Amino acid sequence: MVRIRCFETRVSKCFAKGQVQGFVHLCIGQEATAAGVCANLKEGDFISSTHRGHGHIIAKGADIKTMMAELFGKETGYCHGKGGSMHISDTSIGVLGANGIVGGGFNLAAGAALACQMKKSDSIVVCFFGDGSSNEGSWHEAMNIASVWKLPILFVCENNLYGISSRVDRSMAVENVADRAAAYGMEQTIAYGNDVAIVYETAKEAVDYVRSGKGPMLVEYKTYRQHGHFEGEPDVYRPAEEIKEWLDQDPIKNCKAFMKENNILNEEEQSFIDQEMEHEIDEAVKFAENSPFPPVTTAVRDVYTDIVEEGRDYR
Ligand SMILES: Cc1ncc(C[n+]2csc(CCOP(=O)(O)OP(=O)(O)O)c2C)c(N)n1
Repeated sequence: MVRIRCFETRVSKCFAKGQVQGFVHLCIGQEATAAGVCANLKEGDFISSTHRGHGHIIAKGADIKTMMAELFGKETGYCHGKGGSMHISDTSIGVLGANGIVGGGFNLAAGAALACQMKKSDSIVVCFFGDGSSNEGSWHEAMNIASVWKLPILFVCENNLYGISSRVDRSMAVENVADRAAAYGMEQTIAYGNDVAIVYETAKEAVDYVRSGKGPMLVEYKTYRQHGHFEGEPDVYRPAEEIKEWLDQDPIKNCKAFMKENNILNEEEQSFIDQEMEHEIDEAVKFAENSPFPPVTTAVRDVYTDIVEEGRDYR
């Protein structure tokens, strides 16, 4: 959680300085869901992510330097600097990709889960999504086919109460995203998403269920983003008391207090972790700053499918 927080806090600063290009959506405040769920995954498992994906991708083990370079638009980044924040993927560690298309990850996740099933492996797919995206047709298609075919997918909803500026009750007629799972005959559970221990335990049960071959499951975590929808957004639609209420429920602050009270990790040990992470992020920023931009001659490489025909090379 601290690694994710340090990464994103620095990204926010670098964005303000103009070093990070394109849209950036941060998950500051939502780290417990990414960390608590991914701590239950093993090598061979997959995740699909969203436009707010840094946390999921870091929690699944992505390389921080390569991520930072991508956000800086540099050649050493995950997409050679051409994708930015919303297109980071790393199939070598099972990250099927962040996604600029809301709802774009659902059917990729279903496809990967079908592959796991056909290979008779015990790997599973975790499909992270926001409350707003459950209004997309692709969500319902994936929920349906996952249930009918008993695919090994865990749908993880991070319900942060808003889809851009629309509160959930303006876009859904039911109270919870999880209520919709019943229509697909899917097991579901709802939990508090800002306590990493609760997330870990509920995700463990859900991951075990899915891995045992019983079919898909949905877990909905209630959480909150501390920043605006994207960096630079005015964020004028959320009541000040609501923001304050959730700032008091900061998952990292509260986890640290719990650990101190219960003699699990004292202040000194906690600040050691903070310093280690800051150092790691310093190194990542240095790497990104010192990396070259992709040369103009590669402008369309890795953007379109490589086509070589009749002597014309569009790469
Ligand atoms: C297909 C599509 N429609 C609309 C958008 C614009 N858009 C970007 S994020 C977003 C809201 C998503 O809300 P939610 O799924 O709850 O995720 P959150 O941003 O709250 O994490 C929308 C509508 C988009 N990127 N793609």
